[in-house]
Formats: sequence, C-alpha cells, structure tokens
Amino acid sequence: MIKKILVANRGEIAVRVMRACRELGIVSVAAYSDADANAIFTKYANEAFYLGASHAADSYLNIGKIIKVAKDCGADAIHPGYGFLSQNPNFAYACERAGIKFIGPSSKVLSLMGNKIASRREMKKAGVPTVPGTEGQVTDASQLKAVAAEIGFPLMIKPSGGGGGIGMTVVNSEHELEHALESARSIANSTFGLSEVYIEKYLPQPRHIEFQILADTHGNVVHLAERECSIQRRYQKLVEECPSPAITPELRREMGKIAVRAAKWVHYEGAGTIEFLFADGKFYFLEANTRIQVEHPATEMVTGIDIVKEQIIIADGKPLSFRQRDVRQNGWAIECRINAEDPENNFAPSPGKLRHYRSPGGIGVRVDSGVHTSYSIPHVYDPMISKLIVWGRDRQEAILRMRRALYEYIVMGVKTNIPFHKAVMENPRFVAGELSTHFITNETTLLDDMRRIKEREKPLEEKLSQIFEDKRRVAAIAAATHVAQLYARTRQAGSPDQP
Ligand code: MV4
Repeated sequence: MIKKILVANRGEIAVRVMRACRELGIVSVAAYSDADANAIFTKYANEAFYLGASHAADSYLNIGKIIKVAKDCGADAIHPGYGFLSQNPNFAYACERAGIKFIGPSSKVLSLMGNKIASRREMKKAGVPTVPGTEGQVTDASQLKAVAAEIGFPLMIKPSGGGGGIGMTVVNSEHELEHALESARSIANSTFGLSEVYIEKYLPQPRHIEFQILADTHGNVVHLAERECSIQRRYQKLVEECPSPAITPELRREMGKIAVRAAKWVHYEGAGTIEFLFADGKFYFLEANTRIQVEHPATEMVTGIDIVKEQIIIADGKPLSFRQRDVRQNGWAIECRINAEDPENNFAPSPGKLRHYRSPGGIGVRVDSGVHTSYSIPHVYDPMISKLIVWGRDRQEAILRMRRALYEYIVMGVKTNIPFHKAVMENPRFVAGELSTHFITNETTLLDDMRRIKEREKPLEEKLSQIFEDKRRVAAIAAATHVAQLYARTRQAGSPDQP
C-alpha cells in the first residue's frame, strides 16, 4: 500500500499532487531546489528534502538525487508531475529498479510513446486513424519524393524523437524537399540525439483535441471526454476548455472509444491523453501524453473526478473508483494559464517579486497556484503564476465567468498575460467557438484589443493601487510609532466585528 509519496516536481503541480495525498491520508514529501526553499509546496509537504542548486540539471532533472531522496525518506512512490522527468523512460526505469512505484505508465510504454514513429505505427495497428504519411522513417530525398507524389503538398517533416513542435518543417513544394529533409534531420539529431524523421500530410488549420483517459492495472480503461487546446502560441497552450465546441456527442463516443482502444493496445497504465488533430470533421492521432497534464483541471471541473487521486489509486494497484457509464459531463470549463510574461514584448518572461497578489474567487472559480504575495517567480523555471479555471452551466456562462474572474485578478510587481486573456475572452471568433491552432496568428487585433481593454480598466487599476499604497503607508507609520503592537492587542481584546 502507498503510504508516502515523493513529489518530484515544483510549483502548482507539486501542491496539486500533495492535495490529493492529503485527501487520501498519504504522507507527502517535497524535494526542492535552492530557488524553492521557501516555496509553498516545500511548506505544504509533510516533509521536505533539499535536492540541489536551482538549475534543473542539479535538482528536478537529476535522476540520481531524486532516487536517493526517495530512498532516504522511505517513499513508496514518486509522482513526477508534468515536464521535468515525467515522461523520461530512464527515470521510470530507475524507479522500477529501486522498487519505488513510478506514478505513471511503465518505462516500456514511455519509451514506445516517446518515439513518434513507433507510436504512430502502433496506433495504426490498433486501428486508430493517423495522418496520411510514412510508415517508418525517411532518410533520403528520392524516398521523400515518392511519398510526396502519393500524399501531395503541403507536407510536414517531423522528428521521431520530438513532440511539442520542435524541429517540425512544413514543405510546400518539390524544390524545397531536399534541403528541408537535410535540415530537419540535422535539427532532430542536435535536439533529440536522434536524426530519424517521418512525413505527414500537413493539415493547414486543424484543431487540437485531446481525450483524457485513465487506465488501471485490472484492465479498466475509461475516457473523461475531450479538451480543446487549440489556443496556443509557439506550441505553448494558453487557453484550454472542456468539452470542445467542435465535438458532437456522437463524435465524442467514437473518438472516446478509439482513445480507449489506443490505451488498451499498448497496455497503458495511469492517466494520459490521446491527442488528435481535427479538421473538416475528421480526426487523426497525433501523439500520446503519458503524464498528468497542466490542463487536467478543466476535465475535473466538468466530470467531478479527481484525476490525480485516480492516478494514485491506480499506482496502488486498486481498481478505478468508477466505470465509464458513471462518467457524467456537466457544463463547461475554461482554463487560462496565467504567466508572468509581457504580451507587449513578444511574451518575454517577466519573473520577479509579486508585490501584491490576490486571486479571484466566488462561484465556479478554481485557482491552482504555488505563489503568494511577496513570492519571487524564479527566472530559472517556467514563469507560470497560476492556472485559472472556471466552470459554467454552458460555454457562454463559462466565458462570462472567466471575464469576471480575470477582472478580479490582482498581480502587482510583474507583467502578466491577464490582459491578453481578457482580449481572447472578448474575441468574437473565440466566443463563437471558431478555433484552430492558428487562432492567435490569425487574430491580428488581439494585442490592440488588449491595449483598449487595459485603457478601459485604468480606473479600476488606480483604485486598487490606492488601496495597496495606503496599506503600505499605514503599516510604515504604525511600525515607526509602535502602534502596530497596541493595535493588535486592542483587536484581540475587542469584538471581531470591530473595525
Ligand atoms: C501537425 C500539424 C498539421 N499537420 N501535423 C505541433 C506540435 C506537435 N505536437 C504537432 N504539431 C502539429 N502537427 C500535421 N500533419 C500542425 C501542428 C501544430 C499544432 C498542433 C497542436 C497544437 C498546436 C499546433 C500549432 C501549430 C502546429
């Protein structure tokens, strides 16, 4: 039985996992770097162990150090979160050898799904529709020409070791072929240490739709419907929703069945997602994500199922706590990733100290974060501040609620993408649910819309900064005259209703 879990991650996802541990009565252990010594997750955990320097190679990416901490603290299992080592077969293998349960699929499944040519081949065998393209890798131009003659242009060269868009090349015509292939193979080799590339027909404006699945060790595999993640910038998702406005109940049944079949075919274990490209009513397998994903809360809001808790239950060898027929889809959820970045400066990271921080609340609002007022967002990691997730009875209500929640969000001290999210939530195409992976490039007015919204909200900002400026001035005076202590004593003595 799992009694103690080491969380091999940081920030909001570390807190998220520890929350599930707490509800399950499992002891949680943080492993932290220098930069995170005072982070919330380090304090939230029942125990905290120092890993190493802030640079991820010395801490969150260091397999040896993490396994050592797990042994030292007596953890039964390791939760890898997302990013870092979460999809690393060597890490899963190191856990397996150390007799510590890796919360996720086996190292074998991670290897298989991490190789895009291999996973594409397996999915084809399983009867999962894939984008028209090559069976295996393509090494020379003559081979590539033959494929191009068959599937036509535009086509896409993709690295087998990749994922997340790195090293992908669109080829529009025959005369670009030779150069594109050479360059793609060289980029693939330098980024992934694997020069293998494959070819797919290029879909010009697809939607990105992913099915959440859960698979236990008793052969139960279920899906929790889909999320639409089309709104992204440079392969970084910005807004996700559950369900997708493009998917009818019939399509959901069909795609869900196929996602479950895909998971069963590879003997998947744990939580995962099967990603599809969706265009002209047709869907094609893209890749599988073999981890908990950033955007999992959108699905949790709509289904009421705690996906992280189920991950732990599965890792413990127990059957899923529900069956496919128990899964109810209720209403609509939207998630905005709130980042410390400057939309006015090409979305450059804006790390630094949160001079003031107040997250929204009220009905239908969930904020997953690992930050607080006076916390400094480190420059060495991803500059995500939080995930803001709202629920509504329908998409319209969810959008209005997201606008309201964004209006309430106060972050002072760093630049954020909150104003950009406000522009997205007011965009007519977004409101109509007309989305594609090219949404942000196509919607050329978003930055101007954002500036207009900022101008419109100036009066609110001034009122807020007044509050916080005043507070600081009062605190400074009180401290100087020792009034603070006296004030605290009178408050303790008086009625709690007294101002
Ligand atoms: C594609 C595609 C169009 N056609 N494949 C980008 C990330 C990687 N996971 C796969 N990607 C794409 N593959 C074919 N055959 C368009 C994309 C793509 C994309 C996919 C998902 C989410 C956002 C995207 C943004 C640009 C391109």
